[in-house]
Amino acid sequence: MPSVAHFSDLLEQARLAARSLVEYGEGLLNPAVRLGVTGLSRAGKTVFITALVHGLMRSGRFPVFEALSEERIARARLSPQPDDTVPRFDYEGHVAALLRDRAWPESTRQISELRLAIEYQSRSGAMRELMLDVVDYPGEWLLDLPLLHSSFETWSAETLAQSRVEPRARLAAPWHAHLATLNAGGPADETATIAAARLFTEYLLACRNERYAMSLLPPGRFLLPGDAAGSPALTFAPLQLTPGAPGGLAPDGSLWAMMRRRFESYKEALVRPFFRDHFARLDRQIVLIDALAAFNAGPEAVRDLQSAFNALLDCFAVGRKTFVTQLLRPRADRILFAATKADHLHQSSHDRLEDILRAMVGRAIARADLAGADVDVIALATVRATREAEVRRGGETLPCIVGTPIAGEHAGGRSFDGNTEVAVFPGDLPANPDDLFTPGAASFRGLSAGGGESGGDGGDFRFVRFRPPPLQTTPDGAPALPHIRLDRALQFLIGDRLT
Ligand SMILES: Nc1nc2c(ncn2[C@@H]2O[C@H](COP(=O)(O)OP(=O)(O)OP(=O)(O)O)[C@@H](O)[C@H]2O)c(=O)[nH]1
Ligand SMILES: [Mg+2]
Repeated sequence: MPSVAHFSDLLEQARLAARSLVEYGEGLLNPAVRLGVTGLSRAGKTVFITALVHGLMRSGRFPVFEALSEERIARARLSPQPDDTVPRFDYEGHVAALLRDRAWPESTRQISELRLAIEYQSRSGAMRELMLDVVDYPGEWLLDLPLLHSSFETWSAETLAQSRVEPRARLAAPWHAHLATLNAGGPADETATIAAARLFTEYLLACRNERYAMSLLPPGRFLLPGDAAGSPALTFAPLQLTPGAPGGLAPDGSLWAMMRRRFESYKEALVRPFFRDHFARLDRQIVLIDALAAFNAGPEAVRDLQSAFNALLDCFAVGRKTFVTQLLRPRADRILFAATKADHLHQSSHDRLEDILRAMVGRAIARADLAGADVDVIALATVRATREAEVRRGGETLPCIVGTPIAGEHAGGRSFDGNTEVAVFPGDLPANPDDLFTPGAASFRGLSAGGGESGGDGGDFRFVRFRPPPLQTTPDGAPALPHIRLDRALQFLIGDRLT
C-alpha cells in the first residue's frame, strides 16, 4: 500500500507541475488571480463572494481598497470562466435574493466558479486587465482535507473516540448499538454495511443540527453527497477494531477489508480530485471563520472549532513533503484569516475579535510566516445587517446593534415576523482570549436584549439571525451593500495586483 500511495503522490505532483507551467504561460498573456474562499459550512463564503463581486461591479464604498478609492478601476464585468466543466456561480440569483428579497442565499450544494474581469489603470497610467477567479463549494467538503493523511484504521479509532464523548455520545447511541453487532473480521455483509453507513450518517447530521453546532465531522460528503450519493464510495462507516491489531492485516473478504477499500475509494475518487482541481491552484486564500457562533455556544464549541481548524491548517503545513503540502502550497502567497459576521458585535469589540482570532489560529500563522506567505487577521462583515445605536437603560448608556431578525427567529419569549427591528446589547468579548476556551470562565455572556423595541431584559438573543439590510446608495447613485472592513480584506487580497 505505501508504495502505491507514494506513486500516486508523484503522479499528482507531475500533473500539478505540468499544469502550473501551462497556467504560467496563460498568465503572462492574461494576468489572473485565483482566490480561494475557504471556510466550514455556514461561515459566509457564498455571501462573501456575492458581496465582493457586487462591490467591485457597482463601486461599493471601499475607502481602504486603493484601486477603487483612487478611481483607477474603469470597470469590472463577469467573464467566461476558465473551467468548462464547473457550474457557474449563481451571482445574479444570490444578488437578487440579497437586494430584492432581503434574504440570504441557500446553503451551497455543489461547486461553482466565477470569473471577474477588472479593467484598471496601473499607477504608471497604462490600462490593464486582471482576471479574478473565485470558486464556491459546500463548506462540509473542506473537512475531508485531513482525511487524505489518514488510514481507515486511524480514522475509525478517532471517529469512535470522539463519538463517545458528550454531547455526541447521546446522538451516537443508535449507531453504536448497531456497531456492537458487527464483526470486523467476519465476512463482508452488504446489508449490514448499508445500515451502518445510514446510522453513521444520521449521527453526523444530528451533530451538525444540534443547536451547539459541532464542526469536526468528516467525511464531508456524508453530509452533502453531491452526485456521488448512494455509491459504494459513500457506503462505509467506522469499525471497532481489536486494539493492537496490526493495521495492514484486514483478512481477505472481511467486512473490515471492504470498509477500508471503500474509504480509500472515497479519498481517491472524491476528495483528492476536489483538492487537486481547486485548491492546488490558489494564488490567494481567505479563510472565513464564524467564531461568534462558537463563542455563543460556549467553550466546548470553541474548542471544537479550534481543533477542526488545527486539523485543517496542519494540512497547510509547510516544509513537510506531502501530497497535501503540494496541494496547498504551490502559489498561495497571501492568506487572510477572517472572523465573519462582526456586525453581530458593536464596533468597540471588533479589535478584540481580531485578537481572539489571532490567538486561535496562531499556530497556522507561524507556519505560513515561515513559508514566506503574508498572513493577516481581520474581523469583518461582508454584508452588514445591523447598524449601531446607543440605548439608555437605568441611567446607563449601552452600545447596541439594531437589526431585523429573520421571520420565525425567537428570543426572549417572542417570535419575530421578519419586519420588526430590535436593539440588542451584544455584550463584550473578554479581554483575555483564554476565557473563551475555559468552561466556567467565559465572560462572554452572549447577546441579550438591550431595550429598544424588544423591551425585555435577559432574553436569549444569542442565536438571533438578522435579515440582510435595506439597500444603500453610493454618492453616484449606484446601489451598494453596507459592510464592515470588506475593503481592507480586498486590499490585502488583491490590492498589490492592481497597482
Ligand atoms: N449578519 C451577517 N450574517 C451573515 C454574513 N455573512 C453570512 N451571514 C449569515 O451566515 C449564513 C451563511 O452564509 P453563507 O455565505 O451561505 O455561508 P457558506 O459558507 O456559503 O455556507 P455553505 O454554503 O453551507 O458552506 C447566511 O445565511 C447568513 O445568515 C454577514 O456578513 N453578516
Ligand atoms: Mg455557500
